[in-house]
Amino acid sequence: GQYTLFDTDSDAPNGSESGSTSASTKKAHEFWDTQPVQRQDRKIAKDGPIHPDIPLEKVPREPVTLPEGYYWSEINVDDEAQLKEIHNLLSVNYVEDVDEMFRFKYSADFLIWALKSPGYRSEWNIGIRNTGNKELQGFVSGTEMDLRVNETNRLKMTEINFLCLSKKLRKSRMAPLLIKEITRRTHLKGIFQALYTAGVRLPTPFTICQYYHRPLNIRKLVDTGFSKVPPGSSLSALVAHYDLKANIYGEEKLIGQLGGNVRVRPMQAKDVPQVRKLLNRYLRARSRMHPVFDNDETVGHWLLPRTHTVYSYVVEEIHAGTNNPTGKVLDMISFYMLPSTVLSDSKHSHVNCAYLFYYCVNPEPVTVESCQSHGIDPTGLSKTALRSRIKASNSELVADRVRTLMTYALGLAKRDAHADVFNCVDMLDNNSFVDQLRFGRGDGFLHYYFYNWQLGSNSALTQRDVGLFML
Ligand code: MYA
Repeated sequence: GQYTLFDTDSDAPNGSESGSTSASTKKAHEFWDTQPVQRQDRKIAKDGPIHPDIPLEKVPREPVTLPEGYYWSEINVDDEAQLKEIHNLLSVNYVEDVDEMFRFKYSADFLIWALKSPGYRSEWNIGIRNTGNKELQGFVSGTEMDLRVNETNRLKMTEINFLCLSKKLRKSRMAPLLIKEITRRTHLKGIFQALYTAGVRLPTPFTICQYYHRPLNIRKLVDTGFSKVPPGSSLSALVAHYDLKANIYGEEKLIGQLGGNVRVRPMQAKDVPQVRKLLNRYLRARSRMHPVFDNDETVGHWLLPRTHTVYSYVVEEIHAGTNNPTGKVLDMISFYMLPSTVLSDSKHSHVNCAYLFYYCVNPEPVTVESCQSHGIDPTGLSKTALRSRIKASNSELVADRVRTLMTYALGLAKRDAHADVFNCVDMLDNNSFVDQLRFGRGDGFLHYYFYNWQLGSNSALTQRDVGLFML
């Protein structure tokens, strides 16, 4: 992840990220230059691995050597005491903004959710301890996932997250050791690709997303320094600008926008099979890099609501004129809660941040038969022209529906999770709502990386091709 603040004054993206030849991308990387990652200066004909799979007998049996005074320690997240150790390490040492005003504060329940997904491997929760007092001083985790990249490639990958070193151990080249060790342990399981995101620019992101923030409690955001009142504006003007009343109380209108005969409610276990199908279909239709959910258990794990951690809602169909569900689920939207500790002197100890998580929409599609009712006159149009008009119209329907769902989600995040701000990046269909729903650009970027996978020059991925949400 990346820490990002919402500066209501900044309108333009941070210039350093916009040019592909900025100085930062040319600097030497003692570690990363030795790793199988995409090179910016090398054109590749088609997608593929950088090195071939490594036969098991060639994978080192012995862990990477640590400096004197430290040892590897597998962290058993089923043991509450050990989970607490990760929690403590991250609470004090994890990602901060550049001005050190805020730090991500993953709750213990969040870590259980993040680290104990179905099939998780304890040996991929890797700690570094100090020989003297056995204190946990470093950590990294891996989770196996099934990814589709550019339509044709289905890849088993390890998603790497929670790389962290105690502040005492910084700048002593320990991070490369954690990375090499999780690489070795991934190779031992016959997986040779990985995916990770970071706020820092390394060689070489396949796409760079920008953060967006939608204030829900602007007073608190200003109080804590998360947001600033732009010159020429005032706090009361901002309060009015970000007022949600229209969204929260406009339920009927929102239902109308969803086509009527529906209701929105928290997702339940019985919805999982339908949501899995809808989500897989939506991600495949709308993105070129996304997970494939091939079992209900995984979908249930990631999406069934957990108080203070993950909130998911479905739109379900109801019989006309009643409140009785037909049993059909149409759409789903979710967000997770990741508070931040306020490090500066403030009356608030935390900012409560909601982050957009998986969603899928399923509007009634426009067809050749129904195109006239959507304002498309087929007379005189060639087959191809008609097809492309219908496609554009379907895209618009998706965008409208995502915006409607997101409007709901803002109100729900405030009402159910007491969120102070709703965050997302400009991936997937998120551009369809950020402006209208008054999200503002943050000062941070999220860089997406592959390990041992490169993309051909003609199959680069843009932000909107990204369908994978990170925690
Ligand atoms: S992103 C979240 C990262 N965590 C934080 O930001 C928490 C706060 N910071 C820290 O704890 C430390 O600053 C960390 C670096 C531990 C990040 N990703 O030990 P060093 C490179 C990758 O002296 P430190 C997340 O969790 C840096 O460019 N590399 O540095 C995803 C330099 O290499 P080079 C990073 O600051 C993690 C080297 O480390 C990152 O003391 C994905 C310096 O080492 C970073 N975020 O510690 C990991 N930050 O000289 C990759 C610095 O070449 C996974 N560096 O520039 C790769 C796939 C592995 C599996 C493969 C399987 C097939």
